[in-house]
Amino acid sequence: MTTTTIRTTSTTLTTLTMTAQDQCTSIEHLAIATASSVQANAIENWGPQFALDGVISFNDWDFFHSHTEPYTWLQLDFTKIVTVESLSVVMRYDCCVDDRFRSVGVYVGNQPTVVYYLSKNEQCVYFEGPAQNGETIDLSCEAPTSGRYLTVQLTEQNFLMVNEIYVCGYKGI
Ligand SMILES: [Ca+2]
Repeated sequence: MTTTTIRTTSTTLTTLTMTAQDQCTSIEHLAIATASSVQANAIENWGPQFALDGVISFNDWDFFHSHTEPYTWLQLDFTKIVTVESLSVVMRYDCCVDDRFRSVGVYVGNQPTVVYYLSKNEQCVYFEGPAQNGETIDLSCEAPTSGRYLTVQLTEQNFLMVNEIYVCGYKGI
């Protein structure tokens, strides 16, 4: 089912059609973002914190941007067990998303992901892509998936870029 979603802030969701995701509770604000790397090591321009700051950047900075490396990842640490039902990922606006945001796995579980390795946690959903500049990708888990960590990870070598991420789910197992 195709839906159109308008997000007004990081925690307010207005939808035009009724789907399961419309009923979601946002939990991304509970998490801390980490990443396998940061472009040019410039955390002040492209650190993982920008994926959770509630702001959509229209520039070529102030979003999360990694190096290019195998199995690049952005990881949310909820510091406690949560159950993830779905997520939305907002793309960079100004360039190059269709060459980069593809072959993306989303994993949820209790093992933190290691640099250069694919997550060992359960796959919530897989996005073949590619996405387009400025697009919001809405993804539903194949089944609600519990764990402390949610990892958005490329299953190939490339740059990973995330303007903003929203997660729907609930606290507790
Ligand atoms: Ca942001």
